[in-house]
Amino acid sequence: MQRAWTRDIPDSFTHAITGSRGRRPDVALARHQHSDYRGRLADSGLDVISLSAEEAQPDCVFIEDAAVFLRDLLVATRPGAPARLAEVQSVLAAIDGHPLATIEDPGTLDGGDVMVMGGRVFVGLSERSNSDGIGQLKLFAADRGLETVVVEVSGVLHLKSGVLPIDAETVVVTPGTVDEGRLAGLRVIHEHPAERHGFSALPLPDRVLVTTSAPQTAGLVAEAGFEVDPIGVSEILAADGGLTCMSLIEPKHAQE
Ligand code: CIR
Repeated sequence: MQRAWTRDIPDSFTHAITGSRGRRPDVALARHQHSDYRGRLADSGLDVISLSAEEAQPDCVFIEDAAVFLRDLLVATRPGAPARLAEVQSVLAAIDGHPLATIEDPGTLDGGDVMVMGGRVFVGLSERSNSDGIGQLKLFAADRGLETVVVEVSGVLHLKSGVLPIDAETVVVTPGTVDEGRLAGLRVIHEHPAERHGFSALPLPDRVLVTTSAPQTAGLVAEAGFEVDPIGVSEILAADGGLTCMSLIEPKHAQE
């Protein structure tokens, strides 16, 4: 069964790093939304494994930033926010059955900047992921037969804040966050202009989870032929998160 790891929300989540939204998340409501999210993953056929929260790590729910899968290879990242560096070890300790590679100092890399699409890995050069970290990832990717495409990110935290994978060849892009020329070969749907930064998505085995905060963009995704499943995650968005960052999903054929 395909596994998906999630991590619980600590009381300290109210002190999560928030760059852009300017309000503190409500922890009780965030926990309710997170439980709903885990339920949707399980409904979709994933084996959901919940890791415990760590009070000293306010952002630990954003588990995708701590590790990345490149096919069967598990890559331990080195988060660009110093306050988040300690999250990596406990996530690694919970995942068995994969060879491991590690991003080393002075490299930084957040999983939110890594998007594997078919035979390519798109990597965001962002305020969190630097050229050194991307260079290290590129070597690991090449070893797994994946081509790396570096995408400069502006005005948003991570690549997957502005470019949301829908399937292995389709993305929703917030215009102005990346040079879309870097996405050549992908099918691009633009976020509806009235919903700028409200959309997030996560492709699941039988559907695409989408945020309720961007219904018009979700409509465009549905029109493109996808089964969409809306979920409310206001408190996650308040902490600059989205739908990809609350889980680390094992690639379907990683262990075959
Ligand atoms: C942070 O600033 O690191 C967290 N508050 C949000 C991280 C969201 N991660 C993601 O989208 N991959």
